[in-house]
Formats: sequence, structure tokens, C-alpha cells
Amino acid sequence: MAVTDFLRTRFMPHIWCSGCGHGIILNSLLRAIEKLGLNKNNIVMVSGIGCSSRLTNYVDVHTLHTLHGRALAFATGVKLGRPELKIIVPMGDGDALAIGGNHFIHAARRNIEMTAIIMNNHTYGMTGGQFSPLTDCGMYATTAPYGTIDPAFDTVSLARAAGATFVARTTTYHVPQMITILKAAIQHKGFAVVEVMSQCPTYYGRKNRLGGAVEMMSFFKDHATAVGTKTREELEQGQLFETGVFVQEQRSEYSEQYRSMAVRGGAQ
Ligand SMILES: Cc1ncc(C[n+]2csc(CCOP(=O)(O)OP(=O)(O)O)c2C)c(N)n1
Repeated sequence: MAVTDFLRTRFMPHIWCSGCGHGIILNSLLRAIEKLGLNKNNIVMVSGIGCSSRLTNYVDVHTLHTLHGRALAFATGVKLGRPELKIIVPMGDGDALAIGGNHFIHAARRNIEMTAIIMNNHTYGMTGGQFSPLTDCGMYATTAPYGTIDPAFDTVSLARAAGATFVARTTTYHVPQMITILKAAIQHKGFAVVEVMSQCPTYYGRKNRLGGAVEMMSFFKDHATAVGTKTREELEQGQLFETGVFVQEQRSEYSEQYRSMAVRGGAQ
């Protein structure tokens, strides 16, 4: 199957602003699915609300466009009902870690098999550029005209501490790496978290004078460093952030345990 066979062209043109990184994530995700040779009837994409969550509308697999912050809860229901299906959940940083933060930590704790993609543009894009839990401290937003005083979550540390068994980070600049990571995440037997740094030139870039899409992606290019290759001091001094696979381990998977309990007719 060609990549374009996974696109719902009837919903084009898409809603994303020019320069938005979310389209690059859509492209990379479709390429990962196509390279894995997955049957579109075996994939369910579940999303909440946001520019990022719109991604599901454009993909010709089974899709559920649900409530802001609740995509992982709906996805959990789908996985428990039909454990043989591949579940992919694209979310914004607000969707995943503000209103959806509770669902996120518990999905990670349970290690339920699905791929959670956090499209981190550091802002609430769809509603006009409010700050999110992934907006870096001191940055400007429509709701932080003097700069935010909230420290940001580190998605990787949060996911690892909550119990995710696959955790990775990449950016919209690093497309081949993003495709490789998404392929591994989709194949992972457990809760897989992929944070993709994405650019929002319309709000985050403009509010913080970061330039347009090219400058924002150049920042990703110049400040991303492979995980484990720099000391903490080097990371801080160079304003660098790590990319790659941080966690990849096996632990009992939730929908499998649930199914075997149902077959047994109760808990042991
Ligand atoms: C329960 C609920 N609260 C608030 C909203 C309004 N709302 C829609 S999208 C959104 C934030 C989107 O930001 P993010 O999840 O970071 O995704 P982005 O648009 O940046 O991709 C908010 C607050 C909503 N739709 N439903």
C-alpha cells in the first residue's frame, strides 16, 4: 500500500497553519505505518481535541475523535474490548499532560499496549496560544504576558516515573529518526510514549520572537543531542535537549492480563 492510501483526502485542505509542525508528524506516522506493512483495518487512532488531535481526521484507519484530554481513556476501552488491534493516540501537550495528565500517568502505570504521541508545540495552539505544562518557564503566552512562572514537566521523566515501558523523544526536524522511533513504538508490547517537539510559529514562535518555522526547526537541529552523549552540565550550558529512545523494556501488559482473567472467570 502507498502512504497516500492512508490519507483521507476528502478532508483536505487541513486546518493547520502554514509552517505548523503537525503535518510533518502526520507524514512520518503514515510512513512508519506503511513501512510496518500494517493493515488499515487493524489500526484504531483515537484523539481528543486540539490542532494535534485533528491528525486522526486525515488518516483512513478506524478513528475516534473524542473529548479534550480523554483520548487515552477511550483508547483504553477500545484496547480492552479488541486487544488484537493497534491503538495510536496522537495528543497535544495540553491534551496529554494538562487536562489529560491523570489519564496519562495511569495508562503508563498499567502498561496498556498503545502508542501515545505527544505533539509538543509548547502551547495550546487551537485555542489561541495559552501556556501549557510543557511551556518552558519564563516563556510568553497569551495567558502569560509577563512570562510564565510555572516550571515545565519533562515528558520523558514523567512517563518513565509513571511506568511507561517505551519512552522516546524526537523532533519535526529529525524525520528519519521520527519514523524509526514511531515504528518501534507501534511494535512495542506495552505503553509507548513518543514526544515529538513540534513548532507553532503562529503563537509560540510569534509570542516569543523565535522566528518562523525554519528558525524554529533550526533550533531543534542545533539543540538536539543523542541521549546519553552529554553530561548534565553540558546539556544545561548548551541549552541542549536529548533525543532518541530513553526506555525500552518488557513488563506484563494490561489488556493481556485482563483477557486472561476474563477467560479464567475471575482473579486468581
Ligand atoms: C473539556 C474541554 N476543555 C477545554 C477545551 C478547549 N480546548 C480545545 S483544544 C484545547 C487545547 C489544545 O492544546 P493542545 O492540546 O496543546 O494541542 P494543540 O492545539 O496545541 O495541538 C483546549 C483548551 C475543550 N475543547 N474541552
